[in-house]
Amino acid sequence: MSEAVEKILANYAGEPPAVIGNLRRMLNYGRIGGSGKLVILPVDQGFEHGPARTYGPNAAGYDPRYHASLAVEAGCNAYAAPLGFMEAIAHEYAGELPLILKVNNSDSLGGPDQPCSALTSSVKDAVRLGCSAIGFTIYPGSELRNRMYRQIRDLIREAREAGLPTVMWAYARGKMSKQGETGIDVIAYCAQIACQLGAHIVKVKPPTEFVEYDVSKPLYEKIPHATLAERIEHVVQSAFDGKRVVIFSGGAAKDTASVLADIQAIHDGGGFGSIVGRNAFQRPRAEGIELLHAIQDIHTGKKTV
Ligand code: FBP
Repeated sequence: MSEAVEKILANYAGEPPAVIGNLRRMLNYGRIGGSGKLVILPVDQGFEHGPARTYGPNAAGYDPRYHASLAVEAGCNAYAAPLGFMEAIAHEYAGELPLILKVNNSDSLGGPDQPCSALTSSVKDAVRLGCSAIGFTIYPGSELRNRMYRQIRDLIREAREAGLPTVMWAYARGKMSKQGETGIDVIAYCAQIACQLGAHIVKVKPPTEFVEYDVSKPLYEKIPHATLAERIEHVVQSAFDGKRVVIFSGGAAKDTASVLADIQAIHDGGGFGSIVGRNAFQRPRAEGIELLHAIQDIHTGKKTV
């Protein structure tokens, strides 16, 4: 038993043992298993952004098997993907690599609709595929957010009955400025909403110093948020004072030094880990693995940059 993992799981004591068991599995799997930190590989960008933008930089990624094997070889705690990718690999990886079925997705085609993902798979699919969790995206800020909140209310209940925890992508999008989508007040609010909706693991983007709402401005004069580490600390506090696992996304591909500097700040601010897609699978395989290892080492405190 890992003390760090059990300390985290004590915050989920009201959950059924099967849900806790799946959280324990993800926290204990992989190269940093048992550390209390998580590094997850998400590959839903083919759906979200299109194939050429997603796999073009490293064409090996057109093959669904590439990503699951990358997650294993790099020692990630889990792999998240939509139904099609999951169905293509689950027979080989279920029971080994913890799998997170992304049950809603949105594409980048079509008009300027308010952001709202479509339900693209179900809790039953997640059980059939041997997954350890479901994944769901909410867009706080969208005019359609209440529809997504109702959907996840029902899905969390169903997933819990099936013994599956929920990983929630909480991305502000819609009726706010572009800068506001990653503003500190907005990201902290997204983390809080996800926790209140019952998410077991929350995923948000690293926040910037920007403050979107006038009502927030005087408040943030008193909340330290000049550095990324300070902002991470505030987001973790907003996720039930650190009693929910909150992890941070990697973002569009960028140079290694910038990625690692962000990871160091996430670690310093008390973040629970990272979910890094494009920065991992768009690099040549060996480089992607090397980067994921460096990310893991920073999160566990083995390496500093
Ligand atoms: P990345 O590390 O590639 O940013 O992946 C994390 C992620 O949350 C994906 O799961 C999702 O498809 C993507 O970010 C969304 O990115 P964006 O907000 O740029 O569309």
